[in-house]
Amino acid sequence: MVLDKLGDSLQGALKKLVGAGRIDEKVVDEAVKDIQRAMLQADVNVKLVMALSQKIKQRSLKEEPPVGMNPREHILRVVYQELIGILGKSANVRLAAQTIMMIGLQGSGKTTTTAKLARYFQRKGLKTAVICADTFRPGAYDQLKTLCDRNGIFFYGEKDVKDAVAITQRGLAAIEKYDVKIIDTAGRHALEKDLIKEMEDIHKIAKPDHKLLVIDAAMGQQASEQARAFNNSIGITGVVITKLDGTAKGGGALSAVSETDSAIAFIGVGETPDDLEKFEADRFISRLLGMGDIKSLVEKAEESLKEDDIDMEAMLSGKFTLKDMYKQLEAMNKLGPLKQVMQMLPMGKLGMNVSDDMYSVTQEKLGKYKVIMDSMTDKELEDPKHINSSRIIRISRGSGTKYDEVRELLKYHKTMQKTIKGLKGGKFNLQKMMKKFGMGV
Ligand SMILES: Nc1nc2c(ncn2[C@@H]2O[C@H](COP(=O)(O)OP(=O)(O)O)[C@@H](O)[C@H]2O)c(=O)[nH]1
Ligand SMILES: [Mg+2]
Repeated sequence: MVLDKLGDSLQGALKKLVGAGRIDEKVVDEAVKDIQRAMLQADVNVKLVMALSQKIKQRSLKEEPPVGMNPREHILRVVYQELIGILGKSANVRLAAQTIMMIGLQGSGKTTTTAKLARYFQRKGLKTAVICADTFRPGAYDQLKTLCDRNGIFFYGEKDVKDAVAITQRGLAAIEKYDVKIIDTAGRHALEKDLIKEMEDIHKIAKPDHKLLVIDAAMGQQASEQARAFNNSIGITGVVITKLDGTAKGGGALSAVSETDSAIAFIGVGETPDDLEKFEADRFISRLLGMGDIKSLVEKAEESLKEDDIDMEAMLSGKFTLKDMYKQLEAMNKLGPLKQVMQMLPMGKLGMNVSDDMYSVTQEKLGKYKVIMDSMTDKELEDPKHINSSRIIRISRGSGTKYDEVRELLKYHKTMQKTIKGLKGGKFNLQKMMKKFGMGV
């Protein structure tokens, strides 16, 4: 899908920068050319691509890289920020009781998205019902009813009635008790007069909190024209771009929509009811650039670290005691394998090689380490440097473990200490890194 293709090309361009000693015109030029190619292939408007590359070039060369950032990170950061600038706005459809009206041309994916959205809200614990107000397309009733029945969503429709406005009115009364009410409307082949009239009438009686325009990603750059036209008729509060899984032109639709005053709310990435993603520009771009979902990672890390009360800052800034290591190992266990965590971060992609066994600490080992550490004095835990072989013998006896097991623990600690210090000269810190990338948490 577009994400994969565009993402691969962008990441490819940035990968070439690994090992670039310093930022000069040649390095930047080459990266920018690759980025241009990737964007054009994804159908992003030529003018926009040119303006963007100009900006990336300028900023990469002119701005001082933040302290501790290598050329690749520096350019990655600029590209990230500029791309966010393009896709800047995301429409926020809250998780709350509300009425949503779906609009768009025929075949754009309204009915499918109606079911997907209903499921989305239902999963979040909101009682959701839908109304079929499409009396134009034969089979519209059955299509939506089947989707709803299959997913346990309350459906309201009137099979052989032609008056979509009356159906909407009765439907809203019937589903009054539901939290989220979604109205699926009829599309036409173009924005014709009678469609506008019907839309306006439904709009008047439904007074929806949200009017979501559904656009097929294959529209490419024409998406902006549609967004403007629908916005001029009843106004739209957000856009859903569908079929991003099936086209290479998605970059065009995404950027074109953002170019109008509208914001993207969701993206459709497949035909099943679960193939819907809430659109958030920063997450989307991070993913495109292979930076992983840094935001959720940080949230997750903070959650699990808070519980253990780890002073991550102190720990990662160089002072790394055995006690810290123990807490760190426990936290890692909660976060998932460290390797995976590291790979989600930009630095994980910078060729930081940490041996595999460093990542694989089993619960069993953790238990053994704890027993060993219980036989150490506070001083030894704070400063394991001074643990010589006679102390090792004492510790192993006291804990009922083998000499080699104590040594293994100490060795492990040393490796970890080194690795952690190696992460940005001892200054590795998720929050700081987020700030560097211009992402507030
Ligand atoms: N691959 C893919 N197909 C989709 C997506 N959204 C909708 N479709 C398909 O597009 C076609 C038209 O969708 P439909 O919901 O009937 O459009 P409507 O006329 O606007 O209601 C159907 O075959 C859907 O399965 C999507 O995100 N990905
Ligand atoms: Mg439909």
